[in-house]
Amino acid sequence: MNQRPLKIGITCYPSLGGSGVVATELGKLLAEQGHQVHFIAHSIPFRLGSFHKNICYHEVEVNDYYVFRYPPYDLSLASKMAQVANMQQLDVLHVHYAVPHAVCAFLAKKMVGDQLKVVTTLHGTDITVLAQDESLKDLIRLAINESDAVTAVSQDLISETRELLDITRDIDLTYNFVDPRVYYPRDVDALRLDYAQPGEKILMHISNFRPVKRVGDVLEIFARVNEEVPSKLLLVGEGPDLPKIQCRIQELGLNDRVFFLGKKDEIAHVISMADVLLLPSEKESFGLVALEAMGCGVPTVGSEAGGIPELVAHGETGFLAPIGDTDAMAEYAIRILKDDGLRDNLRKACLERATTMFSNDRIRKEYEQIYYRVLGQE
Ligand code: GMT
Repeated sequence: MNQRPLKIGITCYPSLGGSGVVATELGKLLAEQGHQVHFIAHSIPFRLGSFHKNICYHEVEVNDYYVFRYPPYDLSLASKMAQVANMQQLDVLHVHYAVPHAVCAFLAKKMVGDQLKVVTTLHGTDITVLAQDESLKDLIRLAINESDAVTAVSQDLISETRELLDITRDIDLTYNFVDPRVYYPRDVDALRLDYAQPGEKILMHISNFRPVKRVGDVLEIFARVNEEVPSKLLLVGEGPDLPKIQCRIQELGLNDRVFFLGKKDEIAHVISMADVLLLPSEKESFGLVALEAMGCGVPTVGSEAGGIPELVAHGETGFLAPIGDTDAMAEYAIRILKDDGLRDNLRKACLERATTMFSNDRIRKEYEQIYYRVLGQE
């Protein structure tokens, strides 16, 4: 790195899905490069792990003063951001999610002064869900327009942001990434035997089981696949649709073929067991899990929703069909599972694509360039 190391504050949802993972992994990568990274959040980011040189964590404590009906987390966060920025002389505050984080960063910048640069990364639900709410639209637009730079994790999300919020400013396309030191095909032959007999295939779905993930479609696809290819379905994660899914599995008579693994930390080991990942989402600005699978050499069969087609190269690293077309998705999965040659080609293409287009070094450099740009130090 030729330019000077930076002091970077990062705020994310520390316990939430892909955006929290990306923010935390980015922080770790930046710290490895010699930048000083300060996480500012209500709890320690779940992927942070143990001690890291150059990383500090600053906990936001919410003031529960008795006049407050609802303790104001957002105001406490904004004050903490300003405090850390002043104390640590932060150059950049990188916030993941417009609401509330970019709004809090806007307030912090007002307190600290214009030398603090704010970079906002849009991850999806902040736009696809919250920006539909008329009462929040102006606030989200303000947070986006007032940021020094805005990035989004897919071209599709950029277009949606422009359309829904009438935004004309530049938005940088910065894809999510995986670390090839973590996401590579693991040797899981023994582990596989805990779930599938030799000769049986494994299909997998990983999500937070929210309605947008269409986990019902996962079951329809699996039921159809299982008629032709002896297989097992591994469901990883937890969420509101889980009880409904359990009932549906009973109705379909698939009890002995579906396993619930719950939330898992060592996800590369888990994904490596799969022959195919199923991702039939209704909405998906990017689909980080499909990239994690790609890194482990596992192809995705899924929907064409949102940014998924930018990530999964149809016919090369997986197959995509229109949202809800479970017949087509099942046919694609059957094709992959029955054809060893195809599976091998897909696997090679997955590894190649994950380590080039979505490599951690490449994306980390893109973010660094954005930081230096907003600081006028290109
Ligand atoms: O998908 C979710 O429900 C979780 C959400 C999150 O905040 O992590 O995911 C969003 O951000 C991820 C990381 O950029 C993307 O991979 C997901 O596609 C995106 N989810 C949606 O757009 C629904």
